[in-house]
Amino acid sequence: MVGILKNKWFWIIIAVIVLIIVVKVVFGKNKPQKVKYDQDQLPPGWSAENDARQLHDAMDGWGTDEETIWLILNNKNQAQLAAIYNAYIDLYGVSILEDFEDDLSGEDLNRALNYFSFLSVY
Ligand SMILES: [Ca+2]
Repeated sequence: MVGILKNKWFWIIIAVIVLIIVVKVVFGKNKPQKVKYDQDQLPPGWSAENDARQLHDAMDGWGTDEETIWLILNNKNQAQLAAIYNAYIDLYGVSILEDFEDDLSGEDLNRALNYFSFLSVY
């Protein structure tokens, strides 16, 4: 048993395992799966990335700008909401639903999640 501690390969393997664990913790959180939607339902010239950025900005930092969130989500069809959901993953590597859960609560959280409930990504 003591002999194995003097084997350099034992320590190399331990180092590799530790490295893998550290990388998983630091970069962990696998990217959420993106959703499929009908591209034809997106209005010409409309940018999902732009809306995803504004939603992110509305939640970023202290407090939350709910007015902006509702303004963006209110008049969107399902394809647009799905496109925003995907764009948010591309831009920030997380689900917008997770950020809603971090930043909103109660009625506001329910309202925000309801917009995306058709995605069945929970
Ligand atoms: Ca915030």
